[in-house]
Amino acid sequence: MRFIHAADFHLGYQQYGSKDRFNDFSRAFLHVVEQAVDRQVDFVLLAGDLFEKRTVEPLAMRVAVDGLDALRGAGIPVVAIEGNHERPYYGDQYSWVDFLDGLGYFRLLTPRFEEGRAILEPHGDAGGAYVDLPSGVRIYGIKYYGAAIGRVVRLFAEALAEMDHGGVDFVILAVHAGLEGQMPRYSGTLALNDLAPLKEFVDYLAMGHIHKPYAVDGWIYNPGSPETCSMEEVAWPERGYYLVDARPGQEPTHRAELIVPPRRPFYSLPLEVDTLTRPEVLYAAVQELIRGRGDEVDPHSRPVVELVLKGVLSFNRADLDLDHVQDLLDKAWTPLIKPRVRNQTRPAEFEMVVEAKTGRRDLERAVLRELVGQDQRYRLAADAWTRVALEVKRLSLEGAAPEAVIDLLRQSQADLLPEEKEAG
Ligand SMILES: [Mn+2]
Repeated sequence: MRFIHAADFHLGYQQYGSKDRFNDFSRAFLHVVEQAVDRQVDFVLLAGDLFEKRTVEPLAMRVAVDGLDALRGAGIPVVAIEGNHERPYYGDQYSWVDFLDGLGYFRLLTPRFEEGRAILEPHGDAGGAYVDLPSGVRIYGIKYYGAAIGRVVRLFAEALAEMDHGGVDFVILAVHAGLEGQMPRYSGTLALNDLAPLKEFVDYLAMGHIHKPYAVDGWIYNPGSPETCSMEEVAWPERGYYLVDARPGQEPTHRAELIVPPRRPFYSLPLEVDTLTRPEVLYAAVQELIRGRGDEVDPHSRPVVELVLKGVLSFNRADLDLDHVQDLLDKAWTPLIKPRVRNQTRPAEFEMVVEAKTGRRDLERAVLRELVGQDQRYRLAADAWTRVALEVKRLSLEGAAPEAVIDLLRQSQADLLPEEKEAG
């Protein structure tokens, strides 16, 4: 017995306002559908966030229905739970995933609660908490409950212990929730302790919600997002969907293989700038990064690219031509969207010890010297450049002609930066 467990397709997401990205998300879903049909799986389990938005756009619904139709045509049952992205505005309203359940495209599962107890009923006209498939598999589902999930799982476990699992060979529970410890700064998650009471009854815990993949203790599985929903995801291990072979009665009871579907390339290039003393050196380092990635243009899969500048910039930020950096990235790969350059550099520390009796003139000189010295290019001749700066100030206050100021700067540059005579 074989099934596919996938989650977080986010159909309809027009990332970066790009139609191509909308199509990428559609393609990821249709690819998994195709795999399900080709591999003749017994069923498909969708663990939430099939859609990006609670208000599903017609084109996104069209893609969902196309995929679900193909599964129906191949006789492959689909079981689903509702994620936070597709839940209706108010608790009990009808959502677009309820709509698909109503049309019989999949069976949407979640328990009902009555007088502080979870009610686990088989799926019928009014929904339900579980479904029994002919293959001897029982699937339970719990939709997204946000911060209440700990309490919901506790009530669910109590109700589960009362259930008769006679004739059931393999039990799956699908939950749309985070798991503690998998992502930093993530609230409303389940702890392993919350899940422990379920282990006695559940062979395979099918999670969705967190886009980062994980597998815990041979029974908790989270496939992650089949497409890339944000640049952050690029740094994570490969993610996709699980193809699971269940072998009830054997040890282990199942084997889950994480399969990575084809995906548009995303490049996030970090560049430490601390030792890059001049703009030209920084541009050369960008070129080096590009070459390291293989600067071949693939017209069929133009990447999404970002460059992140990190560290302390040792020259004036105003001298860094970010448009030029963008051009370098653009020329190398013709990215799908304009490459983004994120400047996360910190300015150099500025700290001065001033003696109380320092006069205004000395103070001014000291501040200028410190500022000049922060730029690697001027640091060696900081005293001389400080004199130039004070001279420019004097000329300006005296109302000297602009040409005189320019002459002074040109001459200083020639004297102090001989190797950069051409650049000025
Ligand atoms: Mn989610």
